[in-house]
Amino acid sequence: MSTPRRLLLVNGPNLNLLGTREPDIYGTQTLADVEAVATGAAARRGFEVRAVQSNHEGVLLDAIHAAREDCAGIVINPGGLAHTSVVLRDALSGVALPVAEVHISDVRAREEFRHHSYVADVAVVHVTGEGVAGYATAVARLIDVLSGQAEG
Ligand code: CA2
Repeated sequence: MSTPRRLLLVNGPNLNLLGTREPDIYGTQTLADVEAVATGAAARRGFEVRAVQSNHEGVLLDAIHAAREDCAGIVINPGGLAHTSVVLRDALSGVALPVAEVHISDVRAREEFRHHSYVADVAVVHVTGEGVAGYATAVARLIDVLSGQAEG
């Protein structure tokens, strides 16, 4: 079977609040804007995007498991789960698809507890602190990896 030209875009807990609060940290764009940015970047390379956002970890795990069936890779902003969840990390490592981890804010310049991500070492692409545009970067770099062009 050929590799599907589809990415799973996962946004974790509280990212549905984008654009409603804390604009100094997260900007003014909404989750719908995030999904449009990722979808546009993927479309430019001939990929489609299936987007999921949930405040429930199990919903995210189910979507990640299902991606095994029909996605080539996963772009994920785990939200705060990046800093807490071995379970999410295990799901990502378990499906064995290439993963791009993206954070809107520069987590390295924020509180110490945000400096560690359980997802980081199961991801092949890391984008941090580029705002919502970082989703386009993450999509493009993940597709580069899928095309055998690059890693990192
Ligand atoms: O910078 C990011 O993208 C984060 O993943 C966002 C998470 C945070 O826990 C991570 O450390 C970094 C928080 C998502 C919550 O987003 C909100 C947006 C607007 C208002 C309130 C929360």
